Amino acid sequence: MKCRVCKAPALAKFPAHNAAFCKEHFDAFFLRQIAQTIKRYQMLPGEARVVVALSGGKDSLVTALALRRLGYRVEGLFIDLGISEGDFSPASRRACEEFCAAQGVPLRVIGLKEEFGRTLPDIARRYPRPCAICGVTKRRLMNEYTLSSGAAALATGHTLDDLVAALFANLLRWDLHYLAKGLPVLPAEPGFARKIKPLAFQSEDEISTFARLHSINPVEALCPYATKAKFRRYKEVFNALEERSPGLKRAFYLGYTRNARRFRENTARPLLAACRACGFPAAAPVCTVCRVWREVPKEPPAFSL
Ligand code: Q46
Ligand code: ZN
Ligand code: ZN
Repeated sequence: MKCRVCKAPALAKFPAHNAAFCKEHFDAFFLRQIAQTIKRYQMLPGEARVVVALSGGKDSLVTALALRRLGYRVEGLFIDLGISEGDFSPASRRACEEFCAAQGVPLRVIGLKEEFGRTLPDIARRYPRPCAICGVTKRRLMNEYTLSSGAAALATGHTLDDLVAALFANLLRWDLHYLAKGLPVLPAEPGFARKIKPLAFQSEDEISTFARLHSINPVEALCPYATKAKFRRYKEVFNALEERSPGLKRAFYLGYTRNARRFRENTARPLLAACRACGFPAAAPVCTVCRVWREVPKEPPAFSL
């Protein structure tokens, strides 16, 4: 197996691209692909400042490294959930700190304990679905930080495999609201920062290869609240299909991006109004973050003389 470019022994084969590469040419190929994704979807102007949501996992760390290598000014953002079971939050935070120190990337840490006086496990005792609260809370804090920092966008480490699995799940349910929102870039709107997914066309094996090549050490600890997600089953289905038809995942997702406007045009968007307590756009008078973390009642207190 030889590198497609220089004919030296190849590091690995990438059937979706019908190519094998040596270390040097895989590195160049991987970055070029991301640069093309950024250009095709007009994600960022050159040398823009971008906040990268870091979890300590390889996908988010690779996103930060790739954007920095492409010349963007990257800032990492880690949300510390305060989950000590299995050393999850401390180990995740260390992985981000070590990566950022090694790569010269500034890192901002926002802790739930410091922000709201409580951790995710404190909340999980009262709410049966901690992941739903966790997701909403992380998204809010990241959005709020990106808006206040004046950065051009918030980048997340969603991969081609993630996006294909989510697209498939949303198609199975014909969930038009989410089908309208699966694009690799979501423009800024009042109260919402621009969101980008630079790894939207990178598969997990390409990302793992790039992470190994650059000695990235992602966190090994697993969140104790993680359940066997159905997305993982969909990923297995797509991996089996991809093995028979290399390039199928990319073609499926690319086809979606070309047709997504049909969902956007035909989907009534939920009406959002400013949360009574924090002012961020919300579908209810009080947003989930204020209701859960700040214990703001749904109804304003009754007026009494
Ligand atoms: S949502 Fe759920 Fe994850 Fe939050 S509580 Fe853990 S498993 S970390 S992406
Ligand atoms: Zn080569
Ligand atoms: Zn609120």
